[in-house]
Amino acid sequence: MFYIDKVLEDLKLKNTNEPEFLQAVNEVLTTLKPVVEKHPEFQTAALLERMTEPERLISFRVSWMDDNGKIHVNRGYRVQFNGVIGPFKGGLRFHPSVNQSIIKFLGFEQVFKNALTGLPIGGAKGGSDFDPKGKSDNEIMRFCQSFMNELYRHIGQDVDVPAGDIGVGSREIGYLFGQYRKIRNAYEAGVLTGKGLEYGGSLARKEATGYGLLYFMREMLKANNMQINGKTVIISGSGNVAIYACEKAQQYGAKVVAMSDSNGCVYDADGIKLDIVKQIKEAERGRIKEYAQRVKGAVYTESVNGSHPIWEIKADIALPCATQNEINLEEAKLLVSNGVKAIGEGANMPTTVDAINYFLKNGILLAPAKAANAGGVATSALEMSQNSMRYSWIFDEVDEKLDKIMTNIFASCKKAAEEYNLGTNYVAGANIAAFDKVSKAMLAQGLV
Ligand code: NDP
Ligand code: 2IT
Repeated sequence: MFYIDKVLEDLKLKNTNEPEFLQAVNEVLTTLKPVVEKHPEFQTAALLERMTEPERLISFRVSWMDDNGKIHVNRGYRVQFNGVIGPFKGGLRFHPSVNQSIIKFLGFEQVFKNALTGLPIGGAKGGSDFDPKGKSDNEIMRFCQSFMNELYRHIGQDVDVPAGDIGVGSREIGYLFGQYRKIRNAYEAGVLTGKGLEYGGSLARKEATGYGLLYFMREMLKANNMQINGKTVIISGSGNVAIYACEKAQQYGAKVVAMSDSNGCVYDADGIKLDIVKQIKEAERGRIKEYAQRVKGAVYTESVNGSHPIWEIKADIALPCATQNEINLEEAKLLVSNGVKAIGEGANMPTTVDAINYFLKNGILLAPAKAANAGGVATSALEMSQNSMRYSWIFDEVDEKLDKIMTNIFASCKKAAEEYNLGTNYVAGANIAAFDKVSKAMLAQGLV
C-alpha cells in the first residue's frame, strides 16, 4: 500500500466524526502522490502523520449573559495546527455550524495557504458555535469578552495571532482586542489582525481577501489568454470577501449580476449596485433580500432546504465566497452547462472534491481557495509587520504588496503544475508548492 493511502486510512479511523477535516486532508494528500513517491525519506520521518495532527487543539467553555439576564454556554476552539514557518496565524469563526471538524479543516488548509504567501506565518484557526445573528451589540461584546477570558493565555504576537472569518469582523476584533489589552495590561498591537484603523489596523486589510481573489483570477486568466473585462460574474455570499471581490471585479470591467446570503440570492441583470449591498450588509446588518426591495428590476430567489439558487444563473465566472461545500457535483454540472469558464474560490473549501474533479475534467479553470483567498491572511501578516515597526503604510503601498504576493502565488501554482505535467490543474499546483515549503521547514527543524 502506498504511504499516502496508509496515512489516509489511519486518519479515517482516528477522526471518524470529522468529515470536513477528512475531506480537506484527502484533497491535499491525493494531489501529492507524485511528489511523495519520489521521497522515501518523508515516510521515514513520518512527515504526513505529523502534518495531519495539529500541534495543539484547545477547546473551552464560553459562558455569557444575554440582555434578559439569561445565561448561555458555548464552546470555543483554537487549533494551532503547524507553527513551523512562523507564529500560528488564522481567523476566528463564529457560526452555529462550528465544531472540531470545521475548525480542524480550516486550520489544516491555513498551514498551506500561509506557506504560499511567502510570509513567516504558521497555520491556526479558531472560533465558536455561537450564533451572532440577531444578537445585540452588547451581547456580542459580552460574548467576545468571555471568549477572550480564556483565549488570551494561548495567544501572543510571537505565539498565535487570530483574526476574523465568518461572523467575526472589525466590531468583534475590537471587543476581543479591548479585553486582551485589559487582561495583559500591555499594548501588544500585533496579537490580533483585522483591527480598526484607529488602533493598529492596516489599510487594505478589509479589502484584501476579495481584491486578492481578483488579482489571482486576473493572473490565471492572463496565463490562459483571457481577461476579466467584459465577463459576467456571480458571487455567492455578501459578507467581507464577497463585497470586496465584487468591488474589484467591477473595477476590472466585469458585470456582477448576482450575490447571495444563507437565505437566498438576488439577480440584477443591470449589474449589482455595490453601494446598496454595502449599506444593507455593512451598515444595517440586514438580509440580501432587501436589495430586491430597493432596486427596481432586481429579482430575489429564496434558498429552499439549503439549496443555492445562485448557481442556476448563467455566468462566465463564478466566485463562491460564502462557505464550505457550497458547490456540489450537481451544481458544478449546472455551472458548466451554463458556460462557466473559471471558478475562483474566495471561501475556504467551497467546492466538493467530485465537483472540483468535474470542473478540471471539463477544462474549467479553478483558482483554489488556499491560493486564491490567501490575500486576507497575507495582508494580516503585513499588518503584523506594520505593528512591529510601530508604523503604517498608505493604502496603495499595502495594495501593491498584496498584488505582488497574489501574482507570485499564482506563479508558484503554475510552476508546480507544469513541473509535474499537470497542465492547468492549479489545485494540485497549489498543494504541491505549499507542501514543498512546509515539508522542507519541518524536516529542517527535526522531530519536534
Ligand atoms: P462574513 O461573515 O463576512 O460573510 C459570510 C457570508 O457567507 C454571508 O453572506 C453569509 O450569509 C454567507 N454564509 C456563511 N455561512 C453560510 C452557510 N452555512 N450557508 C450559506 N451562506 C453562508 O464572512 P467572510 O466574508 O469573512 O467569509 C466568507 C468565506 O471566506 C469563508 O469561507 C471564510 O472562511 C473565507 N475567508 C475569509 C477571509 C477573510 O479575510 N475574512 C480570508 C480567507 C477566506 P448569512 O449572513 O446569511 O450567514
Ligand atoms: O481563512 C483565512 O485565511 C482567514 N480567515 C484570514 C486569516 C487571517 O489571519 O487573516
